[in-house]
Amino acid sequence: MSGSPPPVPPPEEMREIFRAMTLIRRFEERAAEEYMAGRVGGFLHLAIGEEAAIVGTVSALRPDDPLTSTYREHGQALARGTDPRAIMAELLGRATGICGGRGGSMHLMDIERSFYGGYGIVGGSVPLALGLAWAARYSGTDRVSVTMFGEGAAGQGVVSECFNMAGLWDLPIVFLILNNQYSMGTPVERAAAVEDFYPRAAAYDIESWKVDGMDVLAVRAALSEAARLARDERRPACVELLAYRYKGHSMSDPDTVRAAEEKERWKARDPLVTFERVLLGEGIIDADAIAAMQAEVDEVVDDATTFARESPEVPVSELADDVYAQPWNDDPRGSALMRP
Ligand SMILES: Cc1ncc(C[n+]2csc(CCOP(=O)(O)OP(=O)(O)O)c2C)c(N)n1
Repeated sequence: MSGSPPPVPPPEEMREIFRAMTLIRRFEERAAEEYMAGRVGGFLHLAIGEEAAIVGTVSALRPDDPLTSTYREHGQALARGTDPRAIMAELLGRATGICGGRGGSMHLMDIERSFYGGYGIVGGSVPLALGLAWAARYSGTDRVSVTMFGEGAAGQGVVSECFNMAGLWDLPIVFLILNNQYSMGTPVERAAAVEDFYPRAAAYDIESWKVDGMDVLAVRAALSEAARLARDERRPACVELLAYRYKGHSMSDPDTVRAAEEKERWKARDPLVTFERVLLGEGIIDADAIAAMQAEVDEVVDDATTFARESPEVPVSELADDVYAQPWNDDPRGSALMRP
């Protein structure tokens, strides 16, 4: 890292960071309940435990910096300001969802907020982010493209190709490796010859470092510096965050691989609890204000859930709409099945 460290956020922003982390946690807990009740179709990947990584990152960016993520992206959308109603409705496959109910949990996208999406293909959003970085440079803006992906995704060949192109062409991109130490159920030590991932980017002349992904202020500081490098110096950067997700890979994963003691050890470093301690210790918030904020967040989540449940489902006749940018007018296979 170079340059002077970014200033600690002012109290109002510290409280906003805490609220955003709380909203993500509560929203995901409710999403899990909706899944268990059979109201969420398809997969549901929760990021509980990764709130500091998400909010620390988003809070360090400008709202117009393009951001891409993986299939574990409810938190990124919430942190970017997407309406919780539209996210919950998307999970429930409703027409009022942010992608009209067709994308589901893995494919939230909110272009208005420069959130270029969740992505189901492991590593697939990284070249997309590289293209967004290229577009930012080509069109003369000072936007920084940021892509979050897992340590498992870091093993995809395309990620190395993107490191190389970013290093070669000095693209304004930040590669954010969210190392939660498992890809599905495979522990990092069984999948990677070297358990640190940031040196892979360093090999392509990209400034890279690793920070504690459970500490929201550490994440925010690292991302501020990475974004500064990309924005002001037009140099790519890579940050690896060491973190943990408390839940299994997705809601359908019984999560029997990881030892209970390991999970408990990481829960002792819960990013919400540790940040709350910081805020209380520094007199930035008090117990009453925390209770009021939590009640307000619960209301937001209740409202989003009610809205989603009461929204209409996507009619079957519209299922093929918006799948292609242009309307589907052709019938190349001559099959009536191709038409709804
Ligand atoms: C190209 C591709 N290969 C395999 C899969 C199946 N798959 C889904 S998630 C996953 C593991 C990804 O792990 P990681 O990148 O560490 O992210 P995490 O789920 O831990 O957040 C795999 C192999 C996929 N979706 N896409």
